Amino acid sequence: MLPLLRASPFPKPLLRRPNCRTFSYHPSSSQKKTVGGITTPDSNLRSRRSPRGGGPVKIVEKCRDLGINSGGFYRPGYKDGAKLRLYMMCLGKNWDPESRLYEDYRQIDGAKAPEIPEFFRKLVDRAIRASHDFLRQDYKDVNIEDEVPNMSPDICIVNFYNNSGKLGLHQDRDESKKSLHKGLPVISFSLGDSAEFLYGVERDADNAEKVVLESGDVLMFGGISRLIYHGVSCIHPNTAPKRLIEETKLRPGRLNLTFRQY
Ligand SMILES: O=C(O)CCC(=O)C(=O)O
Repeated sequence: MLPLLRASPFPKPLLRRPNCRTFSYHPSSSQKKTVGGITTPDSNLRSRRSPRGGGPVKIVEKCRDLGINSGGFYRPGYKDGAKLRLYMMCLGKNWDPESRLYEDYRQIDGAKAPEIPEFFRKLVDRAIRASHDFLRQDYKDVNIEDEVPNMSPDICIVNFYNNSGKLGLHQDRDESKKSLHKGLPVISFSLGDSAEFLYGVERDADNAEKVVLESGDVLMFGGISRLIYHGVSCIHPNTAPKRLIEETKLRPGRLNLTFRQY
């Protein structure tokens, strides 16, 4: 257990202990490292049995199909005219950055949020199981259900960042009180170019921890880390796997899917 966080800004029981465990796991490089606060287990996103099978290609293609249809990608903004530095599409329920509410129909054009594809849900399920296996193996003293509680996503926010995309430090706290109190995890899939992901217990980019999320990484923050501040400080251009680009023609940038249970 790493005593990373000295003081907790979060109300109990959302952060029950004044410290926080996080680690990342990259079996592809046989390297395990402890980074503090968040879990990035291996996902099934990096391996594909057949060229057009599951995994990253299928996710990118599905996001593209959904993204060009009703309820698809748009550039979200605020009433004062400021825009987020990304394109967004919500599945399951629409999240509005101005009101911070989840709604069936989005404000900008009245479009209904498309359903979350079943195979996305299966990938989330597999990622949770992979994180449990990892915890069981390497962190024998922890209660797995406290660390990464099981969840069934009914919201998926899909963001596309071009090379100048970014997202300021924020907390994901617009889900139901029940979901937040249970610490149901936010589960994030990264595809395409790598990104610098910042996180910390305070909204302080200068002192935030940093981890580079590569294509195929799954990152989770649940349990005591559920309300961690997080954001994307920059995209690393031309870092996407060549094969993914060739097979999907994904434009330069990064696709990120975050799953939550309302
Ligand atoms: O793109 C990412 O990795 C983070 C996305 C995020 O923070 C969010 O959708 O709330």
